[in-house]
Amino acid sequence: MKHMLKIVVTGSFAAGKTQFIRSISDIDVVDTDFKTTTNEERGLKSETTVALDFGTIVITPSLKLYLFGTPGQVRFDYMWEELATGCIGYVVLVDSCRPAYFAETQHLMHRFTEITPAPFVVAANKQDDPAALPPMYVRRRLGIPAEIPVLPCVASERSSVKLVLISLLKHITSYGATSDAEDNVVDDAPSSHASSA
Ligand SMILES: Nc1nc2c(ncn2[C@@H]2O[C@H](COP(=O)(O)OP(=O)(O)OP(=O)(O)O)[C@@H](O)[C@H]2O)c(=O)[nH]1
Ligand SMILES: [Mg+2]
Repeated sequence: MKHMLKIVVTGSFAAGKTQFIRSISDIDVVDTDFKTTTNEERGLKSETTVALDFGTIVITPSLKLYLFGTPGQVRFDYMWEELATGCIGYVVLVDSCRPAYFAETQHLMHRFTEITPAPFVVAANKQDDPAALPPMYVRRRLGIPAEIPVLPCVASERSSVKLVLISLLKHITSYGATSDAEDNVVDDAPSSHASSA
């Protein structure tokens, strides 16, 4: 294995981050979900991520992604900086069925651009749900600029998650941010395999 790259999966409460990493990971996912506490949270789901999700996926024989999922709730946002350190790019997951959370997503995206210069894509999740807004609407409602990809996503389907990750890798390559990205590549191979860039 030549390169291990760190990717962060973020997004607001219940956007599907834990599901996204569970669907794709080659290893048993490490998660830190605990019972939800407030009535509002309990109404939506019984467990929430308080620290992180962690999974890995081998993309090519020489490329392995380390996936770190953030907690969605703002009260755990001190973890975001920690998790974003050294990432080459990130995915912002959006619950396409719940526009009520779009303002929170905008806040989160703003915070992330302050935390890290790494490029990102937006994944309009839960596209299997009839109530889901199509990616184009999600883009418009969140005010995402044209140069940032907004992709359809079903986090429970491995093939869909893989497409999002590949789109992110393509976006990173085309972004011209390879200098940032390469700074964050961890080489675990001997120097004879080191990239010449
Ligand atoms: N229909 C549908 N439901 C989904 C999808 N992805 C996630 N869900 C559901 O959405 C809910 C939240 O998913 P999680 O993966 O726990 O969300 P999270 O972003 O990790 O949530 P927090 O860690 O609490 O912020 C769960 O009930 C999932 O089953 C999807 O693609 N389609
Ligand atoms: Mg979670």
